[in-house]
Amino acid sequence: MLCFSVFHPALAVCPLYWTPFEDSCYVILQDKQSWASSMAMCQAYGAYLVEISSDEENEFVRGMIRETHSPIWGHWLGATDEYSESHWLWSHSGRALYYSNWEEDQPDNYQTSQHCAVMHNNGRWDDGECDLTLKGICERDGKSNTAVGK
Ligand SMILES: [Ca+2]
Ligand SMILES: [Ca+2]
Repeated sequence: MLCFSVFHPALAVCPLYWTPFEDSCYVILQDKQSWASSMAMCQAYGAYLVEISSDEENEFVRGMIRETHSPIWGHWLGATDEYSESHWLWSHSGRALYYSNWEEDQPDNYQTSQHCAVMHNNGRWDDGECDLTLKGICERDGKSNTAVGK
């Protein structure tokens, strides 16, 4: 007997509750936590706080946030300048932000204490204090077979 499977080369294969976009999978964490705790929680899922590299990906993530109808101030992204002020990096890959979507006049490093990136509900980015308790957005490779909780 022949077995057929539908193959979508452009779309990730994701675990339950994760949403595919291009070749990655995404989920919004249920619990509000600091940036570092959110990153650790993503890593426990074999993922990392989301790294956004295009308008299309930014719109996708904004859409995920919109679906939660969450009134919170922002959701954690994977970018930080805590290692070197105003040098923003994606923490997981270590790459500089060649794409960004900051709010006007952001990042402002308010009171010299804002070093972690958030996305507001409108899709624009802001820097916030890393110990704020917010929901993180995790991203993982949709092609790898890495087990959840690797
Ligand atoms: Ca900063
Ligand atoms: Ca700010």
